[in-house]
Amino acid sequence: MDILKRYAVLFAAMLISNGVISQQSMQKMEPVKFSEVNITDQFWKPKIDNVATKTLDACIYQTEVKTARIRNFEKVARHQGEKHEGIFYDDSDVFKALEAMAYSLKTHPNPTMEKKCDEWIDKIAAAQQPDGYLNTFYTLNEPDKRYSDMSMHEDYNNGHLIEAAVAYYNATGKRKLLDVSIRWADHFDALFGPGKRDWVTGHQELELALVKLYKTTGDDKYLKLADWLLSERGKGLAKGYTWTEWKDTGYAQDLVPVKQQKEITGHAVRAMYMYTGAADVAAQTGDLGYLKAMRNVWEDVVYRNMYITGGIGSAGNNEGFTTDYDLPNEQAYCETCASVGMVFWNQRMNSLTGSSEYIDVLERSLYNGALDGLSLSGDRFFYGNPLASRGQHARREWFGTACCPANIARLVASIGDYIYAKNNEGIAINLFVGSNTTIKVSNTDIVIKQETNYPWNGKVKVTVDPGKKTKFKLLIRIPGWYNSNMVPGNLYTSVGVNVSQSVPAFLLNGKSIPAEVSNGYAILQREWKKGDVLEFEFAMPVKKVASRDDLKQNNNRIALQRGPIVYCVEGTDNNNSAWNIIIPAETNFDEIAYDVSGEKIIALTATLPVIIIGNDKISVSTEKKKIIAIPYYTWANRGKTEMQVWLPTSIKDVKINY
Ligand code: FUB
Ligand code: ZN
Repeated sequence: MDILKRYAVLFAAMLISNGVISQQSMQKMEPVKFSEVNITDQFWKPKIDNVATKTLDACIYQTEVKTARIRNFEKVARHQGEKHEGIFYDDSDVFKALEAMAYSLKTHPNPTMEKKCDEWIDKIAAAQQPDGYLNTFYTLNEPDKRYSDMSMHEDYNNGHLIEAAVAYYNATGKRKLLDVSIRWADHFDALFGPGKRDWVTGHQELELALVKLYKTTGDDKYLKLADWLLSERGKGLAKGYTWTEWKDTGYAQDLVPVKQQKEITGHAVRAMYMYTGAADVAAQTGDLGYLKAMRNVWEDVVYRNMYITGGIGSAGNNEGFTTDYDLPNEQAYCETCASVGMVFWNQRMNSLTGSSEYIDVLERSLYNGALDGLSLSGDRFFYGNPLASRGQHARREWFGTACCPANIARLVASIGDYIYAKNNEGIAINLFVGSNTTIKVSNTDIVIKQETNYPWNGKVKVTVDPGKKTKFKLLIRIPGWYNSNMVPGNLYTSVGVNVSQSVPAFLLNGKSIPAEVSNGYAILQREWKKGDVLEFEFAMPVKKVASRDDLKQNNNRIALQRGPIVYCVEGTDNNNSAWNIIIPAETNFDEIAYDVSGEKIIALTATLPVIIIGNDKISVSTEKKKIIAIPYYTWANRGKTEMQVWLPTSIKDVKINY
């Protein structure tokens, strides 16, 4: 056998034996990386700047000074028998903050911050054990109990290590943290896998991280490990859980094998990270089993278990899902991390299918449920994001379990990841964000410039600049909110005002051009030339939104949405009350330029009946008052106050406390 033939046989054997790389990638679109996108947007740019200058400083201060997260690494390296301080998953917050700093360094070079990262990386590296093990909790407290309890986040923490390492390597070219993460991944891979020990992680996250490591190193053992971790679930193999709720409730999505799952269960963040990882594995391996299961689960989430804000996981006791249509407003848990996870998962689903409805959901979670997790000042956070408040909720500097701050920081810092996608045929504009980028299509660099005042205005101008005349498809997402069925599955629909067009007019260099619609995108296929200017506008009337009758909490109530932005009424703008307001079904709202703590927004206003309780606390009357509604993501930035997203349409549904 000549040498080439021998290699061919060896390669074929590999394909058959591992079963992982035996299929073709089935990704329909590849997101353009944030590092390739320059954001000029009036909405997002100040937020990215705020993360770079405020949020990350808050994360550093809390991680290093106010809490023992960094000290734990120092203690391991000192070998003095000191004990771990904090919670067993605190290492993950260090890694997530590092990841967010890495993204930020790419767009906002900052030598002081980079020095801080390097300092932390040295401490992390010094805490790694000779065999690659890395975990400050076990190393300091119970070194002989490593990997004895699958729910104790040893793998979750280091999934975040891998994500940070890949991000920092991409941002700076420095390998030290990447090498630490590779050593840990190799150590884990040597212990667990087919023919080795079983492992049913108690908190999924490592799967998606391993796919990132595979893409960075090219070593497919990490992809196989990710696939194997997914395949371990739902077989009753979980061992040593300290959390009893685990086994019987689907808390960690371990009731049924992943490829057989049809319903969403359990902890929301665990679910989002797992499905993101499954989508990542499927994208590489072409495994349709994951996609089929995820479509069913996705429908269960979006059709029956998602708030209008795109928030998910209504219950605090399991930080997750309960029964269908159980979406209480004041008690809504809606962890910030879960909305961040929705952004991750929906992007992956869009890449796999090429369908824009996933971006509709992504956009809803991004502009509402996730963004609400970050204060306008950039240094206060929400862990839970309720849709109603009696004034008891306040943004906080930090949390005991502090997963959310760095999670929203890393999302905002890398927001450029979600704007554009590409394939061999063309370019998709998924989010309308002022930005420019260069994307290669048919071997030609295409410069794309987007100018817009979205989300306050639906006008978008796209300048297309190919190096030479090039034929390709430009796909423009037609946002789900543009039509009356606001979300896939019609859990929420707009009532009253309707935009009858399903596609806006597209003007190329001032002249109307036809657009074919497929998968929720307007497809503009033509030979593009230097300086082509495409303009379109998504009309943004104020939409009154009703939910399905099954969603009892919202019966006889409406919410307000304009463009992708969900609104709420907050006491601060409305005589300190938000629970006494009625919105009769026929109400029309005006739009006004408004300022919430320096954030220039469009507020909605109308003169509405407001309930007045008499001094006797018995008599009730109504008065007409000018009411102002503000974007949900801006609430609770001016102190504690009442708030409601869903407002009653008649007096009988007002739930006022007096
Ligand atoms: O367990 C680690 C993180 O803490 C989870 O992702 C969050 O939901 C919080 O429980
Ligand atoms: Zn969180």
